[in-house]
Amino acid sequence: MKSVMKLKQENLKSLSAQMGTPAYDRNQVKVGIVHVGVGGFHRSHEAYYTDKLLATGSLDWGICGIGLREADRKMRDTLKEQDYLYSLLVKHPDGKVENHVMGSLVDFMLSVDDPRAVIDRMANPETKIVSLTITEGGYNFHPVTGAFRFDNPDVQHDLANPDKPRLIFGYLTAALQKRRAAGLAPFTVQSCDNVPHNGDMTKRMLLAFARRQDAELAEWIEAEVRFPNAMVDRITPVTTPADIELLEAKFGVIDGWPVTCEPFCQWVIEDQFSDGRPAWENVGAQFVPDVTPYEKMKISLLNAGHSVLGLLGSIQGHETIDGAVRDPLFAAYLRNFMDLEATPVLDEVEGIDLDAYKDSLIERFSNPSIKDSLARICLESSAKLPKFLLPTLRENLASGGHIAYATLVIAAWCYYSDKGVNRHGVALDIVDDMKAELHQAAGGTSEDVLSFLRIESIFGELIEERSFTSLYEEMITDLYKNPDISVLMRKVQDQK
Ligand code: CS2
Repeated sequence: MKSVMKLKQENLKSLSAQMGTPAYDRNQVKVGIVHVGVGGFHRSHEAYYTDKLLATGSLDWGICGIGLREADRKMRDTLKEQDYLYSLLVKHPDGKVENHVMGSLVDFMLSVDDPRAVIDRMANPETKIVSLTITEGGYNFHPVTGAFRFDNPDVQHDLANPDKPRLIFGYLTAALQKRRAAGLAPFTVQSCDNVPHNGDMTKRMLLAFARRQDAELAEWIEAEVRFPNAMVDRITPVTTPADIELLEAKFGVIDGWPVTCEPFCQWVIEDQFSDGRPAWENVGAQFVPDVTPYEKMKISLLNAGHSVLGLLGSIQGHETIDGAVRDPLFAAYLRNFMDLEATPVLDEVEGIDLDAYKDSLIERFSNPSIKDSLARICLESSAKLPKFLLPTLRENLASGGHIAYATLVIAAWCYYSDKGVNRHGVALDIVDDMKAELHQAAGGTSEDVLSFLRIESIFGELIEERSFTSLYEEMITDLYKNPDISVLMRKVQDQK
């Protein structure tokens, strides 16, 4: 019988025959990066690149994870138990699974336990970068006006309590204030979220907050702190109990919270840092002067493509991305959406053949080993759609371009928010900060067909666009009569 061992530093030597383990002395690793938001994606992406970098001998770039929410306690406790080591299961389309134990995370703090310690960690001169995966919703900006939301009660709390903030902006402000007071260079603030111009956005939001706190400090931040924009990419489904079992059965390792991901991985970063940076280019990342075309391409094709499959697929009764793209109607719909609606809004990307990129996306989505659930894709749609899909729709409306594919997705989102079931009446697992508001607005559809579009903080002035609303009205009327969304998808395709 295969021996089974707990993932721990002291067991690494015995485990190394079955899987990749850190090929460097973790005791020598210094914390150069403080990362806020240690979820699956951080662990399959930045921490993965950084693990490879540490293996090249650059030992100054270990990561200290930070959790800003009580909900992060479980991840912290699980990882602490295993010396912050975790397994990265890379799942190939042919069924092959590789396992690599990642060693780049070397510490983890919960701000709810000790906010001061977190501020000190960021302010420590060893910290060169504070990086973020705080999700699309974490940037606290109004999706239509783009303004920082001072009406958020947590922001009000943080302005009144600068020593024990709740949100990231309070932490960054307090830590940068300490660095400045100590005459130190600031750290870089590096967003790793799928937000267009994620660095610029982070800068704008932080400055809005810091100005209220300390106008002089805000000026210093504006002049001295760098916020590189970046395009980040690796499909990372939610870890399931089956992954934990697979690890034990196949690799003989007990890991409380492994991560699974696809083989593909991409990170394109603007080369501007306040206080030095890791040589991530030595391990596959790409540094460029301007990341705009890459991020727009990725968000408008991959993330929007996911939302298209997620919302339409949920109503149809699909459960995963690979299941949805195996349905020829969905595969064709996705490709047409990409070709007719997303591609026309994209700029040329140097060195990238867009057709090949789209082919590769469909191939990645089809990976049968990656059971990426539509529930994960549709999670927090109210924060995602305004960044992934609505900009494309707006641009096409302005240029007189094609809009039917995206419009049906919004009609589907209304139905999904209103009924909460698929076309067979089976309940859907909906998680969204705005769930109640979405449900209420969508619930008004039978009296006022445009009711859903009146959520101004999501749709802004889209309701004024006649060519859009008349199409939406037609679709929503049909959908409410017959929730078999495939009929409407075919209709859109036939009219292309
Ligand atoms: C997904 C992303 O959250 C979503 O809706 O589109 O998490 C996507 O899987 C990643 O951005 C891939 O890089």
